[in-house]
Amino acid sequence: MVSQALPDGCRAELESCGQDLNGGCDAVVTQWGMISCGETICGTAWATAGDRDSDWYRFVVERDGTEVSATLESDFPGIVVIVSGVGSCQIDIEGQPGYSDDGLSVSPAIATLAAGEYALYIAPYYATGTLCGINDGYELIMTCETPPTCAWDLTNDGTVDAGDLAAMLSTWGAPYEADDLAAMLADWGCGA
Ligand SMILES: [Ca+2]
Ligand SMILES: [Ca+2]
Repeated sequence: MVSQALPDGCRAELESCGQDLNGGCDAVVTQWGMISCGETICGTAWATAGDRDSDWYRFVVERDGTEVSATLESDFPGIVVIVSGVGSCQIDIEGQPGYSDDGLSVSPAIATLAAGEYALYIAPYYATGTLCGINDGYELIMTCETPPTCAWDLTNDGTVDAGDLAAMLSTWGAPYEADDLAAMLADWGCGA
């Protein structure tokens, strides 16, 4: 039972079981939780009589090609989904959803994302059978892997390709010279 004690290093959800304070795009007035790479949230959720709590945690991806993994460990059968379109609530599911049960993760949600704003959506899988104070606890762990930085990615799109060569040639002579061209060619394809 992860609900019985907050483990070290997790941040509380700040929505008591039964409240509706982070329903994101499910809510009449959108309210959000927040999460960032490397963070663990300890929270609760409920599901009774065909209705269920949903918790939405916004986050920002800084660089194209970032792989985000969201692991849910919940006392109840749970689902975690990475979604885009949160600014306008035109929601799209990114990558694969993750699942959990019996206090453990079954599989994480994983997606490779472009720079932008996203959210993790977590909820009980079934709309019944998750009770406050009984089996309401969860931990949500988010990790991110950013792609390697490419020294000659002059256009900041994550790769060294023809666009960077064009950028170099457009300012040939000042500052770029033959040594720089050789270095770029040695770095060619980085991040692709
Ligand atoms: Ca909740
Ligand atoms: Ca909620």
